[in-house]
Amino acid sequence: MKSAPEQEDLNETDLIDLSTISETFNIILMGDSSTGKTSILQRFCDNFFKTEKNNINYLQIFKKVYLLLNKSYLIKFWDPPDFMDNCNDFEINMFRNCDGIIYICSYDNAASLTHINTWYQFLTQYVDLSTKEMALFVNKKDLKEENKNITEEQIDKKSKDLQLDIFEISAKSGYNVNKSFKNIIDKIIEKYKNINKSKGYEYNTESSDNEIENEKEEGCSII
Ligand SMILES: Nc1nc2c(ncn2[C@@H]2O[C@H](COP(=O)(O)OP(=O)(O)OP(=O)(O)O)[C@@H](O)[C@H]2O)c(=O)[nH]1
Ligand SMILES: [Mg+2]
Repeated sequence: MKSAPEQEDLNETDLIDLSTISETFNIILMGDSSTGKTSILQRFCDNFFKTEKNNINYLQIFKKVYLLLNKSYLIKFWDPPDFMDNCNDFEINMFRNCDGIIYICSYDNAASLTHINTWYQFLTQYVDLSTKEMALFVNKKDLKEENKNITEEQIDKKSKDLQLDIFEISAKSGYNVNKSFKNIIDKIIEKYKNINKSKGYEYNTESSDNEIENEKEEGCSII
């Protein structure tokens, strides 16, 4: 795996006032090449889509400040390069320390749905997956029916086999993207609160008007 760009490459969108952040969570995206992992993060974090392939062969970390119940959380999304083999310690730690895993497949690639089992098995070498929040995003929902190679039945079966929540999304149109991320992020935050509650911490449970609004000034960044 190639290393990320140097610190000097950071621009001002990378600046986040950490004093406002209650907690940081990490989510890893796993799936075959060209299923749209990078595009999905570009859509969610910075609300843009580009038709050309993102030919980036190093680990990217996207960031988003997420507001829930008057608290700000920093969500880091790990977007590893296409192929991982013989994981090094850094990669193993990345898997062990993550809070959530989102598997990605896309409607134009039937094998990418089959391969979800491969990604799942790959991770079980390093992580107890029962400790992670997980979901499967089926991307490219916008494609015309004749260009889709995955059926609803196949998706349902995969959901049952692997006990994964499934979300059909489109990075291109933005369809269901925010809702799907919100679902897994809220579960991660809920789990974190429950663990802390069991340790005796109190939480304000009143909702705020901007509960699901996400700060745009930090947006997403690649480091
Ligand atoms: N029609 C359509 N095309 C998409 C969508 N999402 C991504 N694409 C296209 O699919 C191609 C691959 O997208 P990437 O985001 O580079 O895929 P990736 O999974 O990050 O690929 P790797 O980095 O090689 O692992 C690009 O040409 C995107 O424009 C979508 O929702 N709909
Ligand atoms: Mg990519």
